[in-house]
Amino acid sequence: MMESVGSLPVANVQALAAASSGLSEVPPRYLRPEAESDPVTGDGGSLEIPVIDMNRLLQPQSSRDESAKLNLACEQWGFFQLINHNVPNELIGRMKIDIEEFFKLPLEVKEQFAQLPGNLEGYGQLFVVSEDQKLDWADILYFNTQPLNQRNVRFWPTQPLTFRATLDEYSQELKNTADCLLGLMAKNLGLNPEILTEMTEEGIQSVRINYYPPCPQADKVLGLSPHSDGDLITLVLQVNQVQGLQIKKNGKWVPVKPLPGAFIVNVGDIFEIFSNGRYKSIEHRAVVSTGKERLSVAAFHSPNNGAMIGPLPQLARGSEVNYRTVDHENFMKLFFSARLDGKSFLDRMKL
Ligand SMILES: O=C(O)CCC(=O)C(=O)O
Repeated sequence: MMESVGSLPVANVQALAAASSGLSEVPPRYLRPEAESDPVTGDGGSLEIPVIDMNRLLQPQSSRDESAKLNLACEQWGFFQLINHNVPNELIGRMKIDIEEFFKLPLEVKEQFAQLPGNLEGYGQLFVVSEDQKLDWADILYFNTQPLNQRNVRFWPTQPLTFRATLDEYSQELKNTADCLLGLMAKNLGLNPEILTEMTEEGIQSVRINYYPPCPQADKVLGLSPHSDGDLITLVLQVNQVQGLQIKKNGKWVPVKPLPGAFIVNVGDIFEIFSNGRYKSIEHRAVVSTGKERLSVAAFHSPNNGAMIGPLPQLARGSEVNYRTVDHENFMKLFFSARLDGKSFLDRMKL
């Protein structure tokens, strides 16, 4: 799928950061005036994203109340932290170790898994479509992980030795969790859950591992440009203690403080379109730190390859249809063909 879409090659940021550790300035292509000028909220406790307890969602005696909380979180925030999610802690621990070990490898070893021209998977960067575009202060690993026939393990690291097996297990666990959440979200919208189940039976999952090196001008660069995700639902794992994810709320950036062991979950553009705008995909970005690298893992969940992406008739009935309908393959091609720019991609899908 999407053979013709790629991202232009860019410098390796981890190597750049290591080379520039004695310097005070980074190359101009990484300088982003908006990183400093955009307002960020302070420590206001009232601005913490909702916490949803998966155990409570699944227990008959608490599921109604917790589902109502989930509905509010999707309507008012588009983001929540998921606790008690049943993904084994020891698996999460192994995933974190394998990722950290990969990024410690020499550049030439990591580059054995580099992206190839016209292809999105592997070690490199995404969404670079012009030579004068500003760049993110990060390197990434990106793979198609589900269904199995979409995998191209040629790009999956073989070092550390456990990497592939751990990613395989992690991918399966996260797909189960995402499917379960999607079913509950569909139910909250009054949708027959089977409609979504059918559309995600062979649902596409991709995993993006972000490595944000420390930066001498951390307040002047961005690790990840503002964007919303081109999927149904994303589950993000914070790998180490360094925070950096921020979400846009009432025109300001709100820093997310991940709870230990929680996944940060967000509604994606495809869910916004399916729900005809009732659940919003929220703009988010990542900032970096001066002293220490930051790592995160985002698992994106989308419908089957052949699915049509447009407002679901059951949810748009009786009201204006707010978005165009396109097939999933073209939707993804369009998504990966432009630089990340807030919600501009979704705006192009609006009628
Ligand atoms: O680094 C993070 O916390 C955000 C990750 C993310 O939003 C992404 O990979 O799309």
